[in-house]
Amino acid sequence: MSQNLRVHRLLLTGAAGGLGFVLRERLGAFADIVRLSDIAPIPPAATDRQAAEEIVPCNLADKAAVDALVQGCDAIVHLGGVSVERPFEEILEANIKGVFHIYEAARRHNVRRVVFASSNHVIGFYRQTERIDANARRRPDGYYGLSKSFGEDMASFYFDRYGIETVSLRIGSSFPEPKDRRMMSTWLSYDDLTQLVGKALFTPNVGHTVVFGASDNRDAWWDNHAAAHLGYRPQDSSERFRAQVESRPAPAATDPAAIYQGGAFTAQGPFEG
Ligand code: NAI
Ligand code: 15L
Repeated sequence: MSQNLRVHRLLLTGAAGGLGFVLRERLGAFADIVRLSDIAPIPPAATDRQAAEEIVPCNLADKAAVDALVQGCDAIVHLGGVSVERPFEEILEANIKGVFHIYEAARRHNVRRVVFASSNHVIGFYRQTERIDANARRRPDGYYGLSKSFGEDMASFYFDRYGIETVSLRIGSSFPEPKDRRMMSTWLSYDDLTQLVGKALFTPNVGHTVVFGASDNRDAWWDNHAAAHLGYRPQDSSERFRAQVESRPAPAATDPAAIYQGGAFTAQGPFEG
């Protein structure tokens, strides 16, 4: 990534979360100032960073607060929200209202680029034996996956109506290492995630692009040719973890973790009582 690809002020939502913690420092390569936001406490601004940091607490469900949060920002990396399957009412506030508030604020404050943390759970009901690309119809595997599907549609609408460009990252499993056999296919290393975020921020004319966020894993399920213009070239692979992962017992053939791309998420709920 060329050093002259920078914005002045970059907003990172979900900054107190797992990926927010990882990207907090790395986004300094892409911005003069990184504005960090979350509903949860964020450790104080650091002074040894490549970019200056601003901390602005915010509940994404609060439209006025999100409007103030976005004011003065040049681009948004939107990671904030509920990141697992939960009752619909929780997802509604943080993810569905939250993504609407982000785009409305982007429109009002003339932000032209959003990077949206979507998820593989938008297509979680495909089987692990299937290979799909970004044009495959979505098959959300729960309320969480539905909210990410809604977010992708929100991004599409705000591009068509207002010209705000988005790259929706359908992230697989971004952790230090794959935790199980399914993640051997879905794993996204932090370095590859960082590359993707850089491409998503600075590739011109992306309109609304959907890209699968996975490293160069041997048994890949996702074909990224529809996002070839991003020039994403994953440098890591889950292969070096294979022996360690496969030394643990395999799930039964009837276990959703062994059947569906979304794994265990496909079997959660209902959330009654
Ligand atoms: P995380 O759960 O660690 O972080 C999400 C953050 O959002 C949390 O710090 C939480 O406090 C914040 N948040 C929740 N509700 C909020 C609200 N109403 N207002 C403001 N902030 C709120 O999740 P993680 O792993 O860091 O993921 C980041 C994003 O990437 C999420 O949107 C997640 O859905 C998405 N993603 C992550 C994957 C992964 O493998 N880590 C895979 C696919 C998608
Ligand atoms: C996600 O969307 C979640 O945010 C993350 O915690 C993992 O569960 C990941 O998907 C996954 O599918 O492994």
